[in-house]
Amino acid sequence: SGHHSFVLWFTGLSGSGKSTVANAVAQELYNNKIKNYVLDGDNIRHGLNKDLGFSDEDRTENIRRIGEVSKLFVDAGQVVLTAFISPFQADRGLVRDLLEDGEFIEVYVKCPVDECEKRDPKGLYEKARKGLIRDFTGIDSPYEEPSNPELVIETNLSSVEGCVEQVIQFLQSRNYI
Ligand code: GGZ
Repeated sequence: SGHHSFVLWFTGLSGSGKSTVANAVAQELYNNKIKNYVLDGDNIRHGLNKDLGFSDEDRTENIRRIGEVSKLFVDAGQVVLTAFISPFQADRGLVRDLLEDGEFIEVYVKCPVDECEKRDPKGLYEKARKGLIRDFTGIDSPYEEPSNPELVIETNLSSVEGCVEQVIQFLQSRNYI
């Protein structure tokens, strides 16, 4: 019952649910004996990328490095899930091009910005509205929607479990797992 290694690349606004869904998918994969690893702000922005901020240039470099790390995981035969805003289409495209055909699975975690702002789990939208944080995605920094993602999950319409089910179904239907 071998499986290919691949990258599940979750992209979307702050508060859209990327990390929540990625971690829930990771748990489900693990339950099915598929070892995997989640890259997110906690283990990347506080470590490898702690020299980077949120200017356009720094976000581009953030995503470039995460893409290279993801490629190393895939080369090592691992399944990797990433949860970064990754707001720029070109940057996501470069990561896709780094990997072999089929290894990059772009999952658009879609949620209206006003809903993300309502959730505001870390109070960052409020700070951005007050001008205490600048270059905040969805407020004064852009988010470019994926034009051709492998998968779109809508976290304002589906439960976490429903979103996980959608991702797992996709992976099974395409024989990734
Ligand atoms: C967006 C910011 C910002 C600004 C701090 N803009 O909800 P969070 O807190 O946990 O997730 C956000 C995280 C975004 O980092 P990424 O590495 O995913 O961004 S990117 O892919 O664009 O490089 C948020 C927090 O960092 N955060 N300042 N100005 N999000």
